[in-house]
Amino acid sequence: MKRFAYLGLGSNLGDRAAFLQEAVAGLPDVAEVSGVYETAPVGGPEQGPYLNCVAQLLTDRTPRQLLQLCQESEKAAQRVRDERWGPRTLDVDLLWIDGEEVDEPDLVVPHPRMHQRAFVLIPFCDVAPELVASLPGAAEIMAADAAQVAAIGPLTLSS
Ligand code: X6L
Ligand code: MG
Ligand code: MG
Repeated sequence: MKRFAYLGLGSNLGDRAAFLQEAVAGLPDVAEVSGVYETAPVGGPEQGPYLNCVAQLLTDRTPRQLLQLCQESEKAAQRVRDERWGPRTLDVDLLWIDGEEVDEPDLVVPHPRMHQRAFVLIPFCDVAPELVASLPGAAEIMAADAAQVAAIGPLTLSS
C-alpha cells in the first residue's frame, strides 16, 4: 500500500546544490520536492552554511528499505563519516512515514530530533503544510528560527 514518506536532505561541503540535485534525481518514488533553503549550521563544530530541502515520496517501500535508500544516497555522494555533526557532502534523513512508527536501535521514525529544527520544518512545510502544522511546537520553532533559513529557489534552478 503506497503512502507518503518524507526525507530531509542537507549538504554543506563542495557543490551543495549539485549534491542535493543528484540525490533527489536518484531517489525512487519522488512525488514532490520542497524549495532549497540556505540554513545556519546547528550543532557540531564550526562549519559552513547548509543547503536543505525535503523530498516527499509516494511509496510502498518499508521503513528499512527507505533507510537503505538514504544510506545509499549518502554513499553515492562520497560522504565521509568523521566528526559527529560535522560538515558533510550529503545527509539524508528519514523524517516521517504516514501511519508508521518504528523504534529500533538504528531506526526511529518519526525522526526524533529533526522536526524540532527550522532547517527541516521550513522546507517540510512546502510539501506537507498540514502535517507540519500538526506537530506540537513546530509553528513556534519556525517563527523563532526563521532568520536562520533563507529561501534559495527550486532545486532545478539551483544546481
Ligand atoms: C537539543 C540539542 C536538541 C541538540 C537538538 C539537533 C543537535 C540537530 C544537532 C539538538 C540537535 C542537530 C544540519 C545542521 C546538522 C543540517 C543545518 C543536527 C546536527 N545537520 N544544520 N546540523 N542543516 N542547518 O542539515 O542536525 S548535524
Ligand atoms: Mg541530519
Ligand atoms: Mg543523518
